[in-house]
Amino acid sequence: MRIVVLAGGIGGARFLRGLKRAVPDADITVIGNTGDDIHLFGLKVCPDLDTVMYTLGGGINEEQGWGRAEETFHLKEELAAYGVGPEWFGLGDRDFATHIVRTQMIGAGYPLSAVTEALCDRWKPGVRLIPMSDDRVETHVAVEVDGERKAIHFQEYWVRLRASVPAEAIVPVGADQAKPAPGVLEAIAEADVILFPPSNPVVSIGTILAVPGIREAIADAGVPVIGLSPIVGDAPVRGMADKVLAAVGVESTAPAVAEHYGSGLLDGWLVDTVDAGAVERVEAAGIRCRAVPLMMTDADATARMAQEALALAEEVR
Ligand code: GDP
Ligand code: FO1
Ligand code: CA
Repeated sequence: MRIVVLAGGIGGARFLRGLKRAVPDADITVIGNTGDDIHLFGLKVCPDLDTVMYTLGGGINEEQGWGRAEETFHLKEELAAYGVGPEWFGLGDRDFATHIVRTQMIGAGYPLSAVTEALCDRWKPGVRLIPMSDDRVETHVAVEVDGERKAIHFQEYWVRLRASVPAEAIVPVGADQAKPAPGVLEAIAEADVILFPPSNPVVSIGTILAVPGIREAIADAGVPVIGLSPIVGDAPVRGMADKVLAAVGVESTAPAVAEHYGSGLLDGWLVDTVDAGAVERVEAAGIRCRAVPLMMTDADATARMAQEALALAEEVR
């Protein structure tokens, strides 16, 4: 079975771990969000690609959900001693190596997709991980600080400001000019099923869908497209999805996110059992819906979520 998954960071990566457990023999292609990418200290950092790669490759800091296990921060401290920041972004020593290799290869002319493949040669995530695009896309957030409206990088909005100021707009800068990376459209066209894990609908999956051609390819693939809600009991399980959903005029509820994707894209939607009352509303929007446990508390629970998603795919096929 060929499965395509659109993934952000933690939500996507943890779901993928469950999916691999549920269907060990499946051929899984992951289209990763690169809108979170940021250049720091002259290095290109790709948080969501790395979160998927480290999580599936066994190198992730499990408690945190991002960054490397057994990490140290000597390099960051030495840079800070020179007054060189930003101090608000926690880049560790082990993680730095990834960004150095990536930046060196990009400088040598390799596209991000080839660099990601090379990095995965070490981590062996057991999936084919492709960035959504080789072209630079950067998610910016329009905020008002001290009466002044300005656009800041998504990482500054989330990591520095902890989403403490209202987001007025979310702009995937560069997306309109970006092309899908090699292999993205082919994987979608050849998929037996396409899954939207419980990733952020705006700044993870929304950004991937903003690359011209990807949304259209998914809608035209003619195979079941099944999503899992990242909103449980009217709130994100973690992160700032409520803030960025508000910025695009969508309420933070499981059915509203399904309607936001729409029946033109989604065939099936899983909500958590606490949101069972929302099933009818989703089905009224033309999207088949089931309520099942959606908390990724451990590998078995996550594998069951993946099985439910694949079962719903068979129902709508
Ligand atoms: P990020 O890039 O690290 O923010 O990760 P993603 O975009 O892939 O996923 C973020 C989303 O995952 C958030 O909106 C969370 O609500 C959602 N999430 C995290 N853990 C769980 C879980 O156990 N169950 C569900 N349903 N959603 C989760
Ligand atoms: N998230 C944080 O909340 N604080 C950090 O200092 C931080 C550093 C960081 C470094 C490398 C990396 O790959 C990810 C990192 N993240 C950090 C996570 C990441 O930037 C965000 O959680 C997601 O992109 C949110 O969508
Ligand atoms: Ca992210």
